[in-house]
Amino acid sequence: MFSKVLIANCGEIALRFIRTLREMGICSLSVYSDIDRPALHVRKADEAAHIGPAASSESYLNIDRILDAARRHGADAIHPGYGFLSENAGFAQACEDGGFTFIGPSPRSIALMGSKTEARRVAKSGGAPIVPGTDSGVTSVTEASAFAREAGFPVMLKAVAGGGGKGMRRVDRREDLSSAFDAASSEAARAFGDGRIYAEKLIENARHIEIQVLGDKHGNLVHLGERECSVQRRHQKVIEESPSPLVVRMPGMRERMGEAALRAARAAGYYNAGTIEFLADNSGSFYFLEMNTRLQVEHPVTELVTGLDLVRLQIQIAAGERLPFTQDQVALRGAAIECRIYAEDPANNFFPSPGRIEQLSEPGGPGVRVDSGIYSGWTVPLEYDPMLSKLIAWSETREHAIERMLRSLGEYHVSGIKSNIPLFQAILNDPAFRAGDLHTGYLDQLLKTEIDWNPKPPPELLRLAALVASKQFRPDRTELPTSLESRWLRTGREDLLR
Ligand code: MV4
Repeated sequence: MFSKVLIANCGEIALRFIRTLREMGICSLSVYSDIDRPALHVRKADEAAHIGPAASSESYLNIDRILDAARRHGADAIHPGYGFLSENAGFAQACEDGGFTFIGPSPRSIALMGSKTEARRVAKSGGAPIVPGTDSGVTSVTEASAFAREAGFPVMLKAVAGGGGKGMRRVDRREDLSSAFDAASSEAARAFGDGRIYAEKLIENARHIEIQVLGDKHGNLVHLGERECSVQRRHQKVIEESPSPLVVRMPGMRERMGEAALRAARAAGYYNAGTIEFLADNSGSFYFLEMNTRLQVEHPVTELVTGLDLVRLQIQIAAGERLPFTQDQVALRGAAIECRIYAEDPANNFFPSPGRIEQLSEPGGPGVRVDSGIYSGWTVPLEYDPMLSKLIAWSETREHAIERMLRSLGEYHVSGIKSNIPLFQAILNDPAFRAGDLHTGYLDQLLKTEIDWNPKPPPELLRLAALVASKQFRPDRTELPTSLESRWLRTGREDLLR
């Protein structure tokens, strides 16, 4: 087993690794940029190494500086986290070349799945259903046009080097094809340095459901059920849950999706943790979309329904150990939901809200997990992704997990910056969400409705406030309002307790 692991990341995910490494008796090494010296992942790690200026290209994305830190501190393995260098095949290769174990899949698997057309080819060769589309990049609008003639409109143009919606265009009519092709291609060239485009039939109002897979270096592969990730905005996931409400009501769907995911992973010679994304429709049909060759932000919902520690398993697999269980030993229990808490203002078009955290009180209690990267007094930097924490709730039923999440959101107090907590309260109270009636357009639709971001206090509290203000307030005589659930009462109590 390793004795020291460098974590090439910051924020909550770095803390996630520090915790498991400590349980395993492995020394944790954090890295930090000029602005991250006071960050929580630096404070909590066993060791920390400075790697450069704030700009991520000079620090968290700089392969040489990270390997240099690993060498200086005597690390023997490197975990990339998510984002940054996590899906960079060159980084995985450079780690191995430098004598460090990369805690993740092989450079070859990363490169294979990085090309979206190669990924489709691999998934298809393994026998997973893929969206009808062109086999490789189409070099001209003529080829895209030929595909559209066969498949019919609408079609989706996508970047071969893409992912995450960049360089993607929906085309509804033949006369729009040429300009959409040019726009997608130049966007892809700008974003990925590769303007190649391919075409797919467009799947309308689909759900985004993904399967977590895990494989060892001895050829054993298992899947750990699905996550429903349809609640998203601008290709950023907002809420994830496991199991998917659709999969729960479709007999055999989990087994079919799990088998398809394993076939794709097997064809890629995959090991370590990975995720196969699918588009699914309400009839239970699903299609391979792409594979993410990293541990994902939303892995905790899978951990809570399986009882597994995915980071521990990643480390054991990287060290050459065998998977300690088989597929039939994987049992899913209850329901888990995750909210991504961001420093942003939902009332002001989700404008980022970096700044100093003045007061912080994080939720807890039964069935609640907070994977947080913040503390009071710390300043949320504007240089990196402003995700503050992930709030995850588990219970035996989805209904109770939702109630627990609402209870925890009510306990979550962060001042000095704006947060998207009110957005989660709106979603979790929405009848369509509660019915599990989800698709990738769900959140845009909800945001078109009038959402009250600053609800007014109920009338009886306004009367009470007026009494207090008029100095006629006599606690022994004044009748207190019955709605003790009110935020205003709670806030008042907390002010008194401070
Ligand atoms: C699609 C699609 C509909 N039809 N492909 C968006 C990002 C990339 N991962 C793939 N994406 C989509 N591909 C076909 N043929 C709809 C989407 C899509 C989407 C997918 C997953 C999660 C959210 C999404 C939001 C809008 C569009």
